[in-house]
Amino acid sequence: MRLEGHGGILIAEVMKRWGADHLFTLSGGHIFPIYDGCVKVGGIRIVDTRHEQTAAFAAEGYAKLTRRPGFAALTAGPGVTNGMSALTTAYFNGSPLVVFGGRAPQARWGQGSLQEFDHVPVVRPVTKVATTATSTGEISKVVDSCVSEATSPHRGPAFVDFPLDVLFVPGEAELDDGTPAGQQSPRSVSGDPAAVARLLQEAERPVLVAGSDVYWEGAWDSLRSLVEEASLPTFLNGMGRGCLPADHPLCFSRARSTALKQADLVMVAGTPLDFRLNFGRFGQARVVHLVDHPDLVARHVELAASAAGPLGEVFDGIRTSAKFGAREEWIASLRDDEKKKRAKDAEEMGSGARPVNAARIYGELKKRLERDAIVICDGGDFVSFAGRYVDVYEPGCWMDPGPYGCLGTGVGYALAAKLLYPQRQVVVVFGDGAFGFSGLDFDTLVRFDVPVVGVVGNNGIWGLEKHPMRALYGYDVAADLQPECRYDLVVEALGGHGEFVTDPEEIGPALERAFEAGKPALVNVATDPEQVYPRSSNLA
Ligand SMILES: Cc1ncc(C[n+]2csc(CCOP(=O)(O)OP(=O)(O)O)c2C)c(N)n1
Ligand SMILES: [Mg+2]
Repeated sequence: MRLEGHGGILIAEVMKRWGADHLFTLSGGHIFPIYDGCVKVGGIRIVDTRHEQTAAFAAEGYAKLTRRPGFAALTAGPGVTNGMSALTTAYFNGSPLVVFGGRAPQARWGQGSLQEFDHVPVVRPVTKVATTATSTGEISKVVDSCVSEATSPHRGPAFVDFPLDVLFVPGEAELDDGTPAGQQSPRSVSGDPAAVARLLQEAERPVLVAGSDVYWEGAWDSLRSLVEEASLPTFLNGMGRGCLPADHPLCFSRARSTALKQADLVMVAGTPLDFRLNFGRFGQARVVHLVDHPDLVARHVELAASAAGPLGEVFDGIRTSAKFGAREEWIASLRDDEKKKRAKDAEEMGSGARPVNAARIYGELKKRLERDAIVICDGGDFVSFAGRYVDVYEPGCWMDPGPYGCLGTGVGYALAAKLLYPQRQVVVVFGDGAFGFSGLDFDTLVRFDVPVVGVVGNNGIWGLEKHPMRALYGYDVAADLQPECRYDLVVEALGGHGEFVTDPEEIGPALERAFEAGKPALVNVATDPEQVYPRSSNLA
């Protein structure tokens, strides 16, 4: 197809070709033509935030929820550097985030133009591709290939910046016809699914851990068929949560430590063998790694077998390569453990303790969450409790920051979620510390009429730092926040609905008012600063 116009028109045309309907941004003169392109080409909503980190996290959140590219435009220099944490987060999460940067004019490079800074070497280590479009005529091809790279497995962010004197001037270009995804190179399965099937057939106590790439690959149906056919107890992490519904008879969560201790075979699919999985060491168990790209097969662990490629095909290949037994005893023992732990959880979630026990907040939330609610986590200890207490039933309903563990994803992710799904509940759980990173972007939620519900577990401290520091040093420093700070009033001042709660009995009614407020709401609950999340994972 033939394209004509200034650089921004050429960019918007390529975005449309990839199905884009949102661009997240914060204004800056260097990127005006991109806005003009979106306006003139039509069909792309420009969503402007109060901080580039929110814009870039929103674009990453958009990608996470749609499994399509998410787009952000950041102005030259500080606009781009404010997006660094989101780019890095997307790199760790394998999210197809595409960031467009403004850039000082190339004809004057070296003379000291405003915000003259070469972003490319800075973002290169955290992107799949980072480049500068050096002529107007090449813009379409450069953008198209960036999006293609970002969306081909293993997915990840792409960055391209546009010098002022390239972006503002007219140009023309020719792009291949056809669907862009159809132009990506075909994939095949490598490794040995049949060997995995044999190990699974021989195993008495196998366990499957399935993570985010199962979701990115859209492989949940094949996952479920394999799990059912092989009677395979399954645990989910990251965006894998919901790929098997939490109430499926083979889906477990609280029995995880027991299962990983007793298993004779641990199959890990679509997630790295990192600190969240004890670096792939599971006692005597044999370990299998299934990934979406051969480069991701773990090298730091002795694997009994592995397979790489389209995860749906990998699962189908394993399922059809052998016949599997029923493993009734193993499943029953795990179910027993799961039930015992859940009974204890239920007690905690009904706690009437004052100050409020964080578990009680989840107890009240759980009663009011619909099956397709999107739950977003941004914080320390308070959101670790969410991982324990919130059940996920459908793919794409759970958004944590992922292994980069960056505070401040909350409002950006929520903005994208509620713009995409205005009819669904979108809930962000924040630590009070975390809230400070993106809280002022409740203004953006108000301006775009995006009624998400935020819940702050307000312990008045950086809990996940204060308690470990005390344990290590016997004292702590730089770990206190204002006790009972009224973040709800901040949200009210920005035009939203606020609730402040200190009485556990008031949490439920406050949540209900927040869901019914019809505007962005924050339920700010004062919680017990002495409560520590019982943590076992190795961060080193
Ligand atoms: C951008 C960023 N800065 C600092 C940290 C280190 N960090 C991890 S958890 C945490 C404390 C979070 O406190 P809060 O959000 O109040 O949650 P709490 O643990 O108190 O429940 C900090 C500072 C981080 N992960 N990301
Ligand atoms: Mg806190």
